[in-house]
Amino acid sequence: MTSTGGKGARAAGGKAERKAEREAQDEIDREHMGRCLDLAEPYRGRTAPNPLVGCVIVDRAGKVIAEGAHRGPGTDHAEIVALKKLKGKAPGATLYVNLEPCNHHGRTPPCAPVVRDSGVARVVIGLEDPIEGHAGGIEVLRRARIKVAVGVLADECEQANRPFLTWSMSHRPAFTLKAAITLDGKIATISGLSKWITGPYARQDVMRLRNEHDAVLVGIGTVLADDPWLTARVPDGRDPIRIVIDTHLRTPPAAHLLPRKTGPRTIVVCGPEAPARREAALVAKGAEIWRLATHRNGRIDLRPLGKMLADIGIMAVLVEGGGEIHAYMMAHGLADELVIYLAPKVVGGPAKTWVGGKGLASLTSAHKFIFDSDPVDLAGDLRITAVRAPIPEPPPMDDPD
Ligand code: AOF
Ligand code: ZN
Repeated sequence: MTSTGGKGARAAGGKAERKAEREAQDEIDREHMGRCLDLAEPYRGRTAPNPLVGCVIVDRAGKVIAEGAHRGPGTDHAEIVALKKLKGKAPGATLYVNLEPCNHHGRTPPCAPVVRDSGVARVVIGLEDPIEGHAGGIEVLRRARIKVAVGVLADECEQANRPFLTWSMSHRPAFTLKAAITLDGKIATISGLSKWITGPYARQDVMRLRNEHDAVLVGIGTVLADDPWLTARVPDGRDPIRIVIDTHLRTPPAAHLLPRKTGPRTIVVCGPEAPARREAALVAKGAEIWRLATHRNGRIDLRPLGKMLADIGIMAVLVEGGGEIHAYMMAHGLADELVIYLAPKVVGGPAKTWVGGKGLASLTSAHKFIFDSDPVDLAGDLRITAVRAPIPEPPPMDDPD
């Protein structure tokens, strides 16, 4: 049927047009927000305790006129980096930023008034700032009659800043559990050999992970078995802080991961009974010793460690095992993300798997995760990543009728 062009048809046409326009604008908004995340990404591992933030400014004609990213504490926030390129003026423009412009004096002055005074007509935000005292930017902008849209690419923005969100809302770092395993889940052969389960590409990818985390954590078993350096050997990389969980201070003073004079910081976490003479030997090699209380089973209670690490601004910790540490993190709800390197090999038998502990008897109480991206082929090995599954909502109550 062809339209006769009546009033109703015109109104319907107008509505459809407006819907199409809105959808086109939403698509443009998502594209620019994606670009904000891309601009921020290279600074992963450099910004703690600050978030990863990128900013894009687009003129009235839809052309990108400035971009910026936050590079780390004490440096300009992303919005300021971008606006400085325009000498602070962007009349009629749209500013995209993946986190609400801040409205507080921290290491740098508040951004929201600078954004407001730039003359932008519209601000598109990914996430609201989770830190109460830092938020309020949206209100500053709206009061100045600037259009504000919030929640564009919210899931992606949340995923990109998971460590910052965990740190600011739970006051502990986000923990990523990493393991290199055979197809049958083993981390070594029955004789304890683990070099090498995966090939060189997968091992190089671990260097990238270290470079992007603020700290790397291992148990004493891993130190004694492998004597790792735990450094990130990548071009332009920087080394994470190294943490060893070592109840009785058995770390050998000759261990590679001790800083000596010039190496990266190493924290050895021990129990209250660890001998003072071993402490002195490790301190002489540049280690810091943190004494923590133990559980009744004699193991260090790692829960206060999360707060202590958050206090020194650590937002992202890579846990490289062994199996007992991984089991502890699982049991205490601290396994936020998993990165598993899977080698197409089978060794069989009673060799250790990557999560130790006593194990669970029922599948309903299994620790549950969600694969958050496709496996990546690393020259024959696979990298599999997963995030902790949200706790399911309780089923709705039965209606009494
Ligand atoms: C950033 N970069 O691009 C934005 C941030 O101590 P300050 O002044 O650097 O403030 C850090 C806080 O500012 C941070 O926790 C977050 O709440 C807010 N926004 N931070 O580092 C940025 N937009
Ligand atoms: Zn700011």
